[in-house]
Amino acid sequence: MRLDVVTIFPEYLEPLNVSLVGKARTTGLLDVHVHDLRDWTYDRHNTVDDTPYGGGPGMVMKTGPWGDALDTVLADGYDTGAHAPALIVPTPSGMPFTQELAVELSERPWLIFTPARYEGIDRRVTEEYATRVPVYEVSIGDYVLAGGEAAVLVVTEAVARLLPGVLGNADSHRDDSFAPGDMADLLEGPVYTKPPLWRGRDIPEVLLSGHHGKIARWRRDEALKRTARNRPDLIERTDPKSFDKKDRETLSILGWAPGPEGSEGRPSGRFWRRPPAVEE
Ligand code: 6GU
Repeated sequence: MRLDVVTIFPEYLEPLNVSLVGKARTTGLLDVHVHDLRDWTYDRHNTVDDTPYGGGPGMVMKTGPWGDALDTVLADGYDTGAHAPALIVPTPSGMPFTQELAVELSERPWLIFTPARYEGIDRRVTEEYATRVPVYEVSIGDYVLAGGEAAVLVVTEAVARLLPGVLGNADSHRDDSFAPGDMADLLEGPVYTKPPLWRGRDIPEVLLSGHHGKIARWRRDEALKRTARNRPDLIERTDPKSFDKKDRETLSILGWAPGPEGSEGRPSGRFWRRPPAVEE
């Protein structure tokens, strides 16, 4: 997979040389190109921003440097044999970046990131490139960052670990929280390793039992508990059919009850009612 990043802070992308992504680069699974947007400015001050039309606070990134940069990056990529580029535009007003989107992006051969500073990029740039390539405007969460560079690191790490050959074990993704499949929409529960006793704290006995069925059931209950506590929204939107009898028993112990009559089988909506808050 080829990745291009165009930014006014190339040094912000240094972490792409480290750990899993850095390794994927050295083994040739990822071909990363970081570009300085100011290479496509032609004035004395290397200006990349200007005041917004219509007034208001902050500055807007200008069309000129972005257009020239993206034309150059696209031409260079095609010249070196890359194909089917997609533009990833990090912005707090984008679509939520999810594991599902990470999987979709990991199946593309070439991603071009355009992290912006200031109040974002002149809209005409995204409109122009959307006529040529798929454009994904993505947000990494409901908070506001000073720029899109950190989001590029987040998206790149989530995507890179899904590339064939990047993680050791082909099974590694199966139990990921948010991975499609059996544990869909449940968070992962706690994990333990040696020593068996640490500062007076032991580990759950069932994990030493060697009883695979009991261990799987315990892990599922822990996942249900953690999800109910930290992400009740995930329980609420889960189809009741994906909970087995023991799941429902566990949820009921946690104070959850099935939703209103007739909600069975609905593709979306609230299936489970969360317990009322309890004074501690
Ligand atoms: Cl992608 N960019 C910025 N600036 N803020 C964000 C974001 C992106 N995602 C969440 N907040």
